[in-house]
Amino acid sequence: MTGSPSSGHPVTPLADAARAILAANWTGRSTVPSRTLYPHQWSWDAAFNAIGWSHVDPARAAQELESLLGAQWDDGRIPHIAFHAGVPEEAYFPGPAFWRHGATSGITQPPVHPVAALEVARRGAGPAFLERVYPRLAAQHDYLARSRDARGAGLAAIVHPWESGLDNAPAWDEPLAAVDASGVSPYRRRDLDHADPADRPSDAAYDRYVLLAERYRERGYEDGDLRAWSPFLVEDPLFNALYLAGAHALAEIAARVGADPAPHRAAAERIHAALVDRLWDEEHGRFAPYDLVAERFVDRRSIVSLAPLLDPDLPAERVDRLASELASEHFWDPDGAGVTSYDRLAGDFEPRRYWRGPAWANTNWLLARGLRAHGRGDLAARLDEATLWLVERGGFCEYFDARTGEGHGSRDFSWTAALVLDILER
Ligand code: 9WN
Repeated sequence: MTGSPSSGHPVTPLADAARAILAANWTGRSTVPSRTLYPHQWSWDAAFNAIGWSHVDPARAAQELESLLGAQWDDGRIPHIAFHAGVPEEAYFPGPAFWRHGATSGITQPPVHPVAALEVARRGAGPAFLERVYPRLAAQHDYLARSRDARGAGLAAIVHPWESGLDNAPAWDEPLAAVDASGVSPYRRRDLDHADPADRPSDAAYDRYVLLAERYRERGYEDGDLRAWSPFLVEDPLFNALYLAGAHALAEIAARVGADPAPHRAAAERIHAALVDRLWDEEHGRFAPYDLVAERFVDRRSIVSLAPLLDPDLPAERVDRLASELASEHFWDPDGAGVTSYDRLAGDFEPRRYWRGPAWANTNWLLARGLRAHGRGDLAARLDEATLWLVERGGFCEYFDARTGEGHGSRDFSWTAALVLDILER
């Protein structure tokens, strides 16, 4: 497992530590994001973790994704959590007893999996792997197109902040504030058993998270006419940029397995057109989440606005704008490192609280990937270096204070290790 000069893998202490964290978080079938805070398998984490594993053990990388796909619903949705049997209910809230859908949750997460599957295949998982996962990954996209396209324009809407992956982002404050949480059933948070309350969401936010999940559960997780029932309904630029990147990846996978790439190319064109037209807030000159309940853009300078860099067909003028915004003082501390998850200059910027300011390895990695595809390797390299700088100072934490590198959230966090490995291998 450990790298050696003859294996061709990096032998830096950082790479060794990253491999050791993945190995320690491996359960035999998949990787827990964290042994303490997140003791099950999470959807988009699995994609990042598979990319990390692809550098260490391609068979495990394939198994990671295929374990997750084993939890896929008949309607094609990939649940945001696949619960592990044998982990006590009290280990994580909301657990399987809350969701009441066997061993899975009922909401989804950003569809980054086709991108991960291609990365895994490139590093030797073999053509049979792609043949196995292709129909399932295509089904995930079909689900989003069929059930989450609330405006009928090609975008996928989210019904819960947890579906964004950036759960506690200030971008969701206004849509969440409009949700009446007075009817929420009693519950007990478990995250505070393992993490500092100053790093985690507030109780008011949790009440709304729980209430939204309960409402969806009461409907049997039927999407139906989303605009008629969902108290939270947002089109998120990050979710949709990954949906688009996934459509491109699916076209490539289809071509490799002898299926027809044309439907995926058509889907990509449609998502691209809708992203560029519908999620561009002309008034502020930026991409923004669209709140389908309030019928307006969310007016927050948040990292999700930079994610359309992942669109390979983004017009050059918009690439330039996003790249300048990313490198501006709103997101980049000249004395620190990495892109902050929220505007550093905003009055409610919080440098250490979950998604409300800290830098994260996965958002650095995604933005670097987008920049590289647009020929901005210079800025991408700065982001990669920033991630390494943060990990060298703060350890393999879940997130970091971008000014100091101090680590927060969970320690020995899998996607931080996985993406550091990907950076070092490159
Ligand atoms: C809820 C596992 C997950 C990540 C999310 C991150 C956090 C969960 C939580 O942890 O969310 O899904 O309990 O806070 O926000 O992006 O997938 O690492």
